[in-house]
Amino acid sequence: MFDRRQFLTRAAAGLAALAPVRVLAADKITPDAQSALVVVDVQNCFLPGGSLAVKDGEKVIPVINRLAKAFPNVVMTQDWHTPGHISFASSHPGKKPFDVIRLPYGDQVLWPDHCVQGTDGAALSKDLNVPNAQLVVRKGFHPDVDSYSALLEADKKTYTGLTGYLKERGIKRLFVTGLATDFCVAWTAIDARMAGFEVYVVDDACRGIDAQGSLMKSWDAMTKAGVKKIQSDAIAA
Ligand code: VGL
Ligand code: ZN
Repeated sequence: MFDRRQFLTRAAAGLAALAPVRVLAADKITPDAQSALVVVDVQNCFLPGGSLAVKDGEKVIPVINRLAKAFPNVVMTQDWHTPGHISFASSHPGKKPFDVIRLPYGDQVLWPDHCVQGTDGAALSKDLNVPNAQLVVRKGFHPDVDSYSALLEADKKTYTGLTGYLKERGIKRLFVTGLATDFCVAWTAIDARMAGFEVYVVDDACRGIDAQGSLMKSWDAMTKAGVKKIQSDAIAA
């Protein structure tokens, strides 16, 4: 027999169970044709066993693989240094990794040798599953200039061409992921704001090096530049 009171109670309980899910789904960001996922430097050197391994760096990979499926546009970057690159401690007698030196274009952190052109360490991780990536931008290939940013080298005057590529393709919003939060991700995100893009950094799709408080400092700088910090579950993917 139809029990009106029981029906209403059950219907109300059913709605209450559904409501939070629906509200969250409606709030999610849906990547559109003007949105691009930017996957920064997910290369063997920055992963476990690599010469400049970022702690828990491999954890970004499943998150990136999942997000990439939802994006009509995906670009990746690859740190791509010459042997004996100016950013390597080994190129400066008496210096060691993480020392900071003064170069004509400003302060330079010195790193272990990493991402040397054509080496296995410089290869993108084989666990990345992003066949729809449309462009791989290589950076840091000038022997005397570093480039954390995927848009503008450390001399602040040499462009990589990525800004032009994105603008020609009508892209307005960037979702930045990858390694390392406090260096290549942060500089890319900040330069993208300078270039006029709306920029989100997907926090759980990034990991940092955190040398001498650099992770907190980079978030301060990103926030000041108008970069928005989100988690991957804010994106409908
Ligand atoms: C990076 C240090 C040196 C990065 C690249 O990808 O964040 N960090 N080169
Ligand atoms: Zn580098």
